[in-house]
Amino acid sequence: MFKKILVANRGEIALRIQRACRELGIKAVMVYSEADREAKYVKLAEEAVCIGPAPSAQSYLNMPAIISAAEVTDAEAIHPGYGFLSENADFAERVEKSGFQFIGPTPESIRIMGDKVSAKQAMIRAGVPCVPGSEGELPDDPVLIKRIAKSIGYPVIIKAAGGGGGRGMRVVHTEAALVNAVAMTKAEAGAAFGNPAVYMEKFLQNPRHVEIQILADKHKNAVYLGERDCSMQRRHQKVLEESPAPGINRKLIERIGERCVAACKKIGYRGAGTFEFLYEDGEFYFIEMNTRVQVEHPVTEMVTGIDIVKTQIMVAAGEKLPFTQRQIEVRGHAIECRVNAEDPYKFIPSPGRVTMWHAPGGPGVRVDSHVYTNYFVPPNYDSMVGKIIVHGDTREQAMARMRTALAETVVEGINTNIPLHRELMVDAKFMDGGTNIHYLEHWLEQHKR
Ligand code: MV4
Repeated sequence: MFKKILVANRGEIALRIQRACRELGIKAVMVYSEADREAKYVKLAEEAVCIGPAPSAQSYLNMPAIISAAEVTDAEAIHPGYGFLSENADFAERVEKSGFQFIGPTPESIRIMGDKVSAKQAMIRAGVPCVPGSEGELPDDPVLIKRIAKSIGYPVIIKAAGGGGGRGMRVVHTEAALVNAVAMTKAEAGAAFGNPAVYMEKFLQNPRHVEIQILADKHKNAVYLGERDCSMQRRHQKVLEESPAPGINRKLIERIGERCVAACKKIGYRGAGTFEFLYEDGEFYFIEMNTRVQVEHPVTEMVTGIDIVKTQIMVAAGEKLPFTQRQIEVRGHAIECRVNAEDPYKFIPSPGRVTMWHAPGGPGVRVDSHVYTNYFVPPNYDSMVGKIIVHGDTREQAMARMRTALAETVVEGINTNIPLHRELMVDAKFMDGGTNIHYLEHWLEQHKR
């Protein structure tokens, strides 16, 4: 096992990784920007290195500074967390070329999944069900483009190969609009991602976003840890997540999970990963794979009892997965509310001094946050300041626990979206379960203030 790991991230996930290291008896080196000097995980660290000024480009995205910090502290491995450099294949490659273990998949796996066309081709070959569409990149010939769209059937969606997470997409409803839409998406993709390649899919009008968590080791073992429903989102930002996904047939989840595991084995995937699917009319359609630990990993940890971050570290060190698929059970129900420093209805960021932070507690309640009373939320980064996660025997119990947890939570000095979560937890449609990806945006439209 590693003796020392460098944590190349900030915020709640930096603290989460530090905690996993402590449990494993590994020393954690924290890196921080000038804006994060006061952060809890820096204060708690046995070792911490300042890697640059507040802007991410000069600190958390600064590859030479991070690798130098690993060198001077004698770390053996680098955990990238989520965001920042976590899905940057060039970074993973530079980490390994410098003699460190990258805690994540190989650069090749990251590269394949980063290109959405090659990711989809890999999944089709591995037997993972995908959204019907162009098999590969769209050709330039307008006649061929129209032929592909006609065979898929309108509406279609044009997506950039270099996009993902909602960037570089355009919905097309008619043949008249098609060729221009493809040209526009290609031009934008070339400018934004340095890759003009686009592909086409059938546009699903009212899907849910359901994703499967997997873990794989370096010895060809892989397992799936059930699913998460992440449909409650606004502008591609998830607001709350839950596991299991309400009302989906367990046998179907098992079949899809097994396909994901087979795909991992086929491509030699290792570490933690998430297969993102759209779920509509009882069917799953793969859209993208994320090659990192995700913000919402705790809901899976709560229902399976498996520590995903610890397992990531163990498999990166070469250990075998300490459980088999048969030993994994999904028990009860978990919900996560993301706490953002922002106006709850206008979504304007609200950084600043937190004059009071009182976290909830009690049975089945977990809070992942780096915030404390008198902490200053810097304006330079993502607005998420923590996550409240609850577990219960049933979805009803989990919702009741979340209502209690949200009622107990006190945050003063900054605005947060907790009032929005309190309303959603008593919303009749949310309580029924199974709302789709458009639900929150429609709800906000109707609850304008
Ligand atoms: C789609 C889709 C409908 N049909 N693909 C947006 C984020 C990116 N991961 C893929 N996205 C979508 N792809 C087809 N063929 C609708 C979306 C989509 C979406 C997906 C998941 C969660 C929220 C979303 C919000 C708007 C659109």
